Amino acid sequence: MQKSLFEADAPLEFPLRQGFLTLHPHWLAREQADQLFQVFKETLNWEQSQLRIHGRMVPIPRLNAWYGDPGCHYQYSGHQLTLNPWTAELAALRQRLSEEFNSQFNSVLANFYRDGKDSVAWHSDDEPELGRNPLIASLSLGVSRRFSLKHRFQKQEAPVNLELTHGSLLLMSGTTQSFWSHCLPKSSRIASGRINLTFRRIVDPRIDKQ
Ligand SMILES: O=C(O)CCC(=O)C(=O)O
Ligand SMILES: [Mn+2]
Repeated sequence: MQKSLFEADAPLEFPLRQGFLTLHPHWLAREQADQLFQVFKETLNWEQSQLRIHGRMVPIPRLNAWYGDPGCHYQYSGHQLTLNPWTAELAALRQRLSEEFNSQFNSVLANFYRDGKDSVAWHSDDEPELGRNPLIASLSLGVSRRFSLKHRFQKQEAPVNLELTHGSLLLMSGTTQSFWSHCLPKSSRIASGRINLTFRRIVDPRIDKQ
């Protein structure tokens, strides 16, 4: 049977100038997304990270947790996250992603935005440990939030705004991290939580020193 051009589950492709986004709006079924949101909210090893800004330690506006294979250490803005071993649910998601997208994810950063006051500021996922042109697979659970991207160097390039809904999967690929930055703005009207998982590949895992 011929597939409809407007099939509800067809991925949406956004070719960018010097980047590429693919959005799978319903990557997880509703019931599975509901269940995973609860499990992750209750069982992930959430941390309140602090960054040093002008010599003062400031809590970041969200909780986070880092999971990965042994040796997959990750730091941003000088802050080193605790490496946790894979949980059964995270490992199952990694397995499905690896098969579907022919990728070799070895780590995942979990963010918990407790309400609309939580956010992530403009940045690119361009840390050296992610290598050149990383594929980042970003799964959203919980309340919908707006996700914005802007070109880092071409100010006349139109920004891109996406609504990341419960159970959706956004792939950022190609040179997206080199040329675009992204953020999750605050939204005063939002009173409930969202969990985001970004699956990544650390290209040169450090062997743990004894
Ligand atoms: O929450 C999101 O959708 C994005 C999170 C993000 O950009 C990050 O953790 O690097
Ligand atoms: Mn990011």
